[in-house]
Amino acid sequence: MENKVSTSYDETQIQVLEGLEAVKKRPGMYIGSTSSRGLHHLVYEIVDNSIDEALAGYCDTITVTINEGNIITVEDNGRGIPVGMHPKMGIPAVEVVFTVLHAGGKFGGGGYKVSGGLHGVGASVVNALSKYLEVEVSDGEHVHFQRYEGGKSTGPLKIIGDTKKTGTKVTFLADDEIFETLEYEYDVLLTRLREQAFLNKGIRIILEDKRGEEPISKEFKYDGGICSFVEYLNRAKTPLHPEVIYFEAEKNDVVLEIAMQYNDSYTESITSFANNINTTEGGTHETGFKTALTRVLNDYAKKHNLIKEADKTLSGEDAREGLTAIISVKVLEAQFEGQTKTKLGNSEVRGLTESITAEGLDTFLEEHPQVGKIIIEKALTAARAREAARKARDLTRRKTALESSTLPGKLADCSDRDPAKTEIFIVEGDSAGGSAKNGRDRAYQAILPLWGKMLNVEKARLDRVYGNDKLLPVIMALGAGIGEDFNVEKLRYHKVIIMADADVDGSHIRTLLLTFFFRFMRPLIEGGYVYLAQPPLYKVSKGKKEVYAYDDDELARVMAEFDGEGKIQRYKGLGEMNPEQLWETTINPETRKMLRVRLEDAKIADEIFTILMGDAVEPRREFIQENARYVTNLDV
Ligand code: TTJ
Repeated sequence: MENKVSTSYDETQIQVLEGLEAVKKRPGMYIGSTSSRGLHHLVYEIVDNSIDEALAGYCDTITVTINEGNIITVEDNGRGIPVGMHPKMGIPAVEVVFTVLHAGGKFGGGGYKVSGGLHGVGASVVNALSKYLEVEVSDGEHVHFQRYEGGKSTGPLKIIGDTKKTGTKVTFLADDEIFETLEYEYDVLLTRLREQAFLNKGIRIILEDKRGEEPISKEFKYDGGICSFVEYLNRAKTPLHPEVIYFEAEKNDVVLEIAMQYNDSYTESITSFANNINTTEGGTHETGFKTALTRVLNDYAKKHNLIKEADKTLSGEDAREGLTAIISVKVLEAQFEGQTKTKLGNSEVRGLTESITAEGLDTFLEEHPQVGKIIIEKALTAARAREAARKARDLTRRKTALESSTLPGKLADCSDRDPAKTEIFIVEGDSAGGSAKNGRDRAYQAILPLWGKMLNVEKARLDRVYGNDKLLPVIMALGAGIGEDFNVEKLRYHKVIIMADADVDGSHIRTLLLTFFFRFMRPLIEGGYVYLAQPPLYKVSKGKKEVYAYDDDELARVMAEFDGEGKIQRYKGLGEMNPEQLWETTINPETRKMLRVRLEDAKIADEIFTILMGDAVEPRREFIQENARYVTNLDV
């Protein structure tokens, strides 16, 4: 009998080409964007396939290499993508994986696909968006090879050698006509791969960067899984109890894991994942966890007479102050909702997370009464501090109501009152502040100079931030309040621009302000109102011609343009520029460069801040060592 090929080869090819054309035409629909972020998604998409193979139990090592020229290689030691004919398509299964949209995953094997990049679109999308892609499958006997260009195979799958090993190796070069940049950021890939290693315990993930003069390589393998993740997040903090609290459960095809540990800071850090995807918008797993946590702590405190004041209860915020937690859930069919599709919608997950958390935490507390006591005391202190902060806030409210719209004395305000049209520059240092004042357009640009050492936000509670003479002007100038009272609708400027030098002090101020905004005015960051000014690093002049360069690459380009005869002036600080120069290079919307701060940037600033300002010495030493190259770059 003839085999049951339901589709002819020609039809398949047409289907393939139409599918891939759609991807090229609207790349954003498939990978979110064609910016740096979309570029990095290509790597995640490929790596996720290897992680699935590891979760199925057939692979323990994944190597990701950034080669010279930003060519990526991902290699695993799994079973290898099947090379046999696909019964319906009439082409090898591996070719289907790379050329047919939405193919991939199930090839006869049981088990289900739990990982998957943010968009979970598969390898064919990566292929469609690559200049070329090559796959090598080792099946224990032969090495099979196929190459694609612009998504199309350049020839049939063929055997290029013998092997005793098994595994899959994929090499690709992203298409520079589709992506705004091809430059992979080592730290971005590092963070993501480390996270995947935490979430999938026992898998060895290696990242190599071969672009520089000396190759760098880093290896992750965490047998402790998300417990190790919590320890890692708390590494620069002082834990309130030695062991990480952990519970897991599996029910109706839902696998749930929770790890948590309190530290002596005031920050809440709950990070949740669904099918290995970071659910930054939260969802049912997070709400289930939070509900159970608040209830269990209140019940436990009552039962053991740990709350002295009658009818006092702990709020959710009290219960979460200083808590670092990871929630990881794996479900068969995750529903992702929300603006960025990072909010878990599956309603069955809420109840499950709530009951598992309640049961697990209650058991833990009953078995560890000393830890129970410490946690309740922490939450009670938080409750009292919140009370004090509320009182302080009421006082300031009354005061501002009396003095009606007091603005800080140092603020050089603009004349336009329409927030949508106005900007405020928060400027480091008095001399730069003077230049900025004279170099701005006072119709719509306000300047607020900051000077001196700022408050250490890490150690400050909300009630102290109120009394701080460096941050108070910022709060007053923005006019939108702070903490729970923050109201973005009252914001007086829709662009809040941090302007600081490109040196160590400047980066300190930036980190500090971003951390402050992240902790106390988060909607400001989430709404995309915060920017970083980008002053130039160099001025190059030749005769009457003057050109500014914003980084070393640009300097090299300008020098080449000037046939190597330009005179280079390196700006050490904003204060060295006169008002006209500052206007032209940094303030004028027509000519300036500015970076919009994303939530991730602020989160990283917050982490750096914790490491630099926290009590723990070892992580600080490590951080400074690891970042020595940046620091020296900035410090010359
Ligand atoms: C599927 O079930 C049968 C045996 O092989 C399974 C499989 O496809 N495993 C697999 C796929 N391991 N690794 C991959 C893979 C690796 C990379 C780097 C890229 C892609 C698209 C798949």
